[in-house]
Amino acid sequence: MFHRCSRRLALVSVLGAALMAVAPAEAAPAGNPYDLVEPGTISVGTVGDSKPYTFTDANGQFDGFDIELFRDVARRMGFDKDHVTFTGQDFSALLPSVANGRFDTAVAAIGITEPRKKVVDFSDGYLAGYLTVLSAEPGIKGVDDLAGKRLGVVQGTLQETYAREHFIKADIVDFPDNNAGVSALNSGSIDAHFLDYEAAKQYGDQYKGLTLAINIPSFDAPAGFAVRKGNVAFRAALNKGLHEAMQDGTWKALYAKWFPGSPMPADYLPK
Ligand code: SNW
Repeated sequence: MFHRCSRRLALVSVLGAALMAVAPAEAAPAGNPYDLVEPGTISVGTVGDSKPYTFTDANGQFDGFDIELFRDVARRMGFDKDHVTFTGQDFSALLPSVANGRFDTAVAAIGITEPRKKVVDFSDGYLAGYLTVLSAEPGIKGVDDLAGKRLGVVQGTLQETYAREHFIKADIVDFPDNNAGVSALNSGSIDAHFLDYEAAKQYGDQYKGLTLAINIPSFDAPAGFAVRKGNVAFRAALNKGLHEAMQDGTWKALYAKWFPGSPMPADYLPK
């Protein structure tokens, strides 16, 4: 009798521990109020080579400022780590994939612009910075020096749009992703590659021959989480979580972790 009883007690406490271990910070909402592709899980499209914003680590796990911030926001909405799935894609495919329902959201330092808002809706902005020309040629110091030079851009980025509009004397070369562009830069088939500032800084640290030659402010296009047009409840919940993360210092801690040495921008700090 005693033996049976204690076995039952043991079973109950094991079950209890298991339940506690999987319980999210906040209960996930019942039903599918956020109109998720797969109810109960947020599917996120991202890119694998924009370190420190978003990248895959040695184990193939996605990591970076944007990834950690999104995980934190999702947790506040009731979706723990196991209920947020990240999938890497070419940057140019991200917004169409959100629009056509392949992903619930895209998270990859995606600047909010009017043309993009025709395709998807965005959360509020969570990061603003510079677009940077990473150069393999010491002679490239300003925009005029790009005349006749081969400049790499990732297809579909703000860098591509900006370069075609303003670097009109440069020879623009499209790449599917940053790794392809930087490989071309290192092998000498292009002279410079145009990407986000913090990613340029990473590649500059990794490859000593590369320098950050030109910085273009992109503060009018802060990065946001892209969501399917009209997915109002999802967008509102993301914004609520985002504001909480800014107010309680989480955003600040992530910024300090991933962008050491960069000045702390007042816009996103606790008020
Ligand atoms: O517009 C900037 C923003 O101010 C911040 O610096 C983060 O990057 C941006 O959103 C621009 N990012 C590029 C874009 O949106 C490239 C993103 C990528 O390569 N993953 O097209």
